[in-house]
Amino acid sequence: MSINYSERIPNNVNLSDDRRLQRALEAWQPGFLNWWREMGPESFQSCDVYLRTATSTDAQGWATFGYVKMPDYRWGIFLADPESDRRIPFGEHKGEPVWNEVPGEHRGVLRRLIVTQGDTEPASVEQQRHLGKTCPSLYDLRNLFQVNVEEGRHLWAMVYLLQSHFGRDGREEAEALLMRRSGNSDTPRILGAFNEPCTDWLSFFMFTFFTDRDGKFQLLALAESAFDPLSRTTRFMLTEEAHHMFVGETGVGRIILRTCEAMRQAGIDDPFDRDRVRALGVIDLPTIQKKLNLHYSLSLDLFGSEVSTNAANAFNAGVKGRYQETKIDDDHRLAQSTYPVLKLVDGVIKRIDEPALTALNMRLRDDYTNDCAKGLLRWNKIISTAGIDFTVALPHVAFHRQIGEFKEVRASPTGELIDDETWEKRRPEWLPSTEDGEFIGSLMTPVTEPGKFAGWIAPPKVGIDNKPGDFEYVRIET
Ligand code: BYC
Repeated sequence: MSINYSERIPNNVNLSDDRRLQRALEAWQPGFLNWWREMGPESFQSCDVYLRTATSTDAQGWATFGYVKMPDYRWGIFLADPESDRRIPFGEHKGEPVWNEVPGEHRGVLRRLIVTQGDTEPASVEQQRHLGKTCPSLYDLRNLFQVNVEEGRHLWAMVYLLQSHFGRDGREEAEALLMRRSGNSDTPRILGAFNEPCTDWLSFFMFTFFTDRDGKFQLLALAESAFDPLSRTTRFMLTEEAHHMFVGETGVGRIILRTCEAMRQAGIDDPFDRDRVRALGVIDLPTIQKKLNLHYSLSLDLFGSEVSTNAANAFNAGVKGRYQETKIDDDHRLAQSTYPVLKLVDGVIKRIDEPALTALNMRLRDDYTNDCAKGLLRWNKIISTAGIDFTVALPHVAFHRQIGEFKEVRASPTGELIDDETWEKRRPEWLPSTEDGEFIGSLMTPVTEPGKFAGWIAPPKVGIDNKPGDFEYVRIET
């Protein structure tokens, strides 16, 4: 489906035929642009950035590259093509035709999920807004901005749903999405991880690896929805999301590679010889592990409680499915089945069979963990190829949790339950300390000469859109 760029708001939803919606979106647009100017990337707004823009939603047209100034980015509304005769794949309405309008009885659940999804998009842009001024290269700067403009577009995607299907409530929610602020104590963003600061580029890459991957799994679950506009919207968002995780995985991989190379060149074998490794101007592997522990545990919280009636209700209603729902071989109603859940029983972590319906958050989280583990295998390959005796690992799900079964207890990264005193004493071994932050901060000096990279990160294997190594991805001087 091609996108109509002749309108103020590019779209493939025939906006020109729906005057009411067009008016609502056009009324929202100036507020969005104000928000972007105030809370979007600091500086660089007048620079030409080599960005991809969707011109159609098919495989060929969704990534058209060219120089764009960020405030001129063509944010718009793009839905994946409809599937003919699509049927509800799960829940109590299974087998019925999908909905193009919101049924009254499911309105509250749907609105809550769409608002929560929508809230994360501007939140992440706010979290990352200062990173541009410490970029390790123009290549990375461009990737940051690509991620940022697409999160902006994902906000548009949710606002479209709110304004076209939820009347006055939807318009109010759309306004509120521009009012909350990441990390603000009076008007915080809805979910915990989106109020955490993103202070440096290692955090950015960990965030795009772990937190954007939560986005992938939540969007995949929403893509199964009986509410077809939500399904089609999220399916198109997922094509964009893949690049965000690529940025994260390759970003961390390039940092690990550079550390390993520098250690080899200096003849350092012991990855725990922290001061000597840091003196080389690279990030030691144990500190990378600590950042991983932080971002993984924050992202696990985004799946909600392991046992959740919200999740069961959303599934029954046909509103939010499972990862790859249509490929699962079961009754897709889950009335009788169980799912193993890690729980705290009499002070011991045990695997307990729970009704599968209430365990849906746990199941999605398990799918997410398996996907994360694949990325770690690739990072560990970089380390072992360099001949260094170290592996990065996902911490135990009970480690450093603020939501769900383990929020009241302290656990080590290997899942042993510990007391507060041990936690306080050992915390600096497991999570980034102030000193670690200061060291990483000391490396964050900008490199903006085409083809050059900061000393703590290796260059990428290939350029964006197959551009050569010295390509000027961002024209800083304009
Ligand atoms: N922080 O039954 P519970 C992305 C609340 S990321 C604060 O345990 P439920 C992206 C919960 O809201 C993907 N509060 O869990 C990535 C509920 O409150 P109410 C974003 C939390 O409801 C990078 C209460 O606790 N999309 O796209 O089954 C860059 C009990 O909830 C948290 C979605 O999340 C938390 N971590 O599931 C840019 C999809 N966790 O309602 C973008 C839509 C739970 O009782 N959201 N609570 O006041 C959902 O599916 C669900 O809302 C959740 C929670 C999975 C988040």
